[in-house]
Order: sequence, then C-alpha cells, then structure tokens
Amino acid sequence: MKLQSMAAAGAALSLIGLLGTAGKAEAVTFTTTQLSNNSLFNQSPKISGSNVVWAGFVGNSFEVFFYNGTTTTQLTNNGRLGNPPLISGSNIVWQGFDGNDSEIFFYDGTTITQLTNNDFTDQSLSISGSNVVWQGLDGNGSEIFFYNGTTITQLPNSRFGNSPDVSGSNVVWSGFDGNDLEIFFYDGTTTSQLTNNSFNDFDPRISGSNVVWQGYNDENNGNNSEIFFYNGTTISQLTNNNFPDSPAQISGSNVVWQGNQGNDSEIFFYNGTTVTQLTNNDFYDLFPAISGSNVVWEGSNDTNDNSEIFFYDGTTITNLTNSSFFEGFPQISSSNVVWTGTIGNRFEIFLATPTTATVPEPTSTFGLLAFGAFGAGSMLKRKQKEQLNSAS
Ligand SMILES: [Ca+2]
Ligand SMILES: [Ca+2]
Ligand SMILES: [Ca+2]
Ligand SMILES: [Ca+2]
Repeated sequence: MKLQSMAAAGAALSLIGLLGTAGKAEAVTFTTTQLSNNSLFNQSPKISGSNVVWAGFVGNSFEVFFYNGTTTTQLTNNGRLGNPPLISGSNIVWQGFDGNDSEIFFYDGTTITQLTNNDFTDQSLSISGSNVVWQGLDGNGSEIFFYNGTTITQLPNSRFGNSPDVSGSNVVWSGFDGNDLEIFFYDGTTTSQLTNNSFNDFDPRISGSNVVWQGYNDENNGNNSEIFFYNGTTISQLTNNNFPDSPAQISGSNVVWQGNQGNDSEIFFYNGTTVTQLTNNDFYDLFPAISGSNVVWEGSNDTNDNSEIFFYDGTTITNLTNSSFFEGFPQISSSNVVWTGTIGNRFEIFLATPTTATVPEPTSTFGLLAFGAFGAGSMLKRKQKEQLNSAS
C-alpha cells in the first residue's frame, strides 16, 4: 500500500508485533491513523488519552490543532504560537504572540481563555489537569507562575527560575542560587531546594512527588551530564559514566533517557530500582517518551537516516514504523503513540493505537507493513525543532 493512497483514502495502516516465543502468542496490533492530511507543516504532537494536539503552519503562523479521538478542530486563527501546544485530558495550553510579547492561552475543552496580559515574555509551559505553570521574564530576571484553574500566583522563591514542570499541585524548576543552577520543588504550599551543590542541575521533570533531572557533576568533562532522581525523600544518581545523558522523562517511578555513548546514542530505562539499557546498536536512538512502563523513541536505523518509531512495552521492543521516510518525535499516553512523519515535503501527524488479538504461532519476532518507497528527498533528514520558527 502506498502511503499516498492511504492518505488520500484516510485509511488505517496496521502492523503486528508478536509477543512471546512459543505456542500461541499474544499479539499487540497497532492500528496507525494519519490525523492530518493537508498541505500544512504539522509538528510536535502531544497526547493525553485519545486526545491529540499539535502545531500546524497556516498562512504565516503556527496554529493549534486538536483531535478529540474522532474529529480534528483548528482552535486558533493567527495564534502565532511560540511553542508547541501541550495537553492534559481535554485541557490545552499554548504560548501565543499578542503583537508585543508572548502570552499564555488555555482551552478547557470548550472555550479559550487568555491567562496572561502583560508586557513581558511568558514561556516554557507545563500542564497537569487544569494546573499550568510557566516562566515569566518579568524584568527581575524570571519567575515561575502557577495557574490552578482559577487564579494565577507567583510561586515563592522562584526568582531566576526556568524550565518548570507540574504534576498535580507539585511543581519543579531549575533556578539560579547565585552560583549555579539548583532544583527547586513546590509542594502546593512551600518551596524547598532539592539540590545544593557546585554544579548545574537542570531540566527537571516531575510525576507525583518523583523528580528526575540532569546534572553536570563531572569536573573533568563539561559535556558529561548524569541523571538524578528524587523519590520524595532522597536523591539518587542513576548514571555514572563518561558520556552525556539526556533528556530524562518520568512516569511514576519509571524514568527513561538517552545516553550519547560512543558514536551514537542508546535508550536507558529505570524502573524505580534498576537501570536497563533498552537499545544496543550502532545508530542514534533519540527523544524517548514514557507512560507507565511503556516507552517510545525514534531510531535512525538505516543508511538514509530516516528515523523509525520504536515501542517498548516493558518486555519487548516493536517497530511502530518501517518506511523510507522520516518519522520522529514520538509521544505516548498509555499505549497510544503519536509522532510526526513526512509525506513528500510535508510533515503530517500519525496516531497508533493498540488492539490485542490471538494469532497463530509466529515464524518471526514481528511482521511489519511494508510502505512503498515514497517522497525521498532532503526533507527526510530535516529535523524538527521544539521551538517553533514563526512568532515572537
Ligand atoms: Ca506576556
Ligand atoms: Ca547545582
Ligand atoms: Ca553521563
Ligand atoms: Ca543506538
């Protein structure tokens, strides 16, 4: 099946990954649906349950597109997004340019509300339910702001804060303590400082009261970052090697990250107790995302560097794609996966959802749909950037 005809027909692709080794195997069947089908440049999908949001370039501006499991709606018109929209449930948040500076906009599933209206830059968003956090460059450096679904507060001791992340009413960020960057934790009432050392701690991510971040604690190698984990009580160092480890993502006490060892990178998984290396190959494995014990990432596993999407279910790794064009930047919620894929010189959004079925005894570890060769070109190697290139 040519992808072009698939796209035109709006039909679904499917592929089967077989789990188990003997007798009848439990098969995880993924049905892949193309959510966008237009001449737009679509990128950076995020998923929560079966809801998907992404940025699509219309005219001269990136706009918010929302798929609710059934239909796709364009939420903004000349929204001039500065960053990709984020989603939690049916709540969506984004950063838009108002002509002077950037503001925060919030969609509750029904209506859009502009949360900020000031003369400084509001950026670096995170959402959990109806709680939203961001960084405001208010002229005194920067501060962390928190919206609880009703009101906005400036979090205590958040001066020089950046990269906030929220889970429920818990918030983490990286902040400058006068010497270097430390990790700060707000529990809904007070702010505490988790780290106090002489190196930079940054890019924290939170799930419940579990926090993961990167730290440059190698005095002999400025590029050698390690992964640190806080379980609500104590901090442990998950990596101790001589190569960069980044960027970590967290779900419960499960953590995933990318280690740039040697000539390429591999995916590492921490289950709250031990660290497992999920990949061991000679190509780049990039941008892991996690939900429960399910992990997705992109891997450039052929000579064309046209990345594929890989899925780990806690036991087995399956190819979600196997094509001659670029697929990358996957995101996951439960076992639902979204990514960006190229069709010719377009970028479109794809969604894979699982179904289970019993199938006859397998003759290979997995069978894959074969896509027709299509649309090879310079765009294949083009990598998205999370920072959109239009507004502000
Ligand atoms: Ca603003
Ligand atoms: Ca520090
Ligand atoms: Ca390291
Ligand atoms: Ca690799």
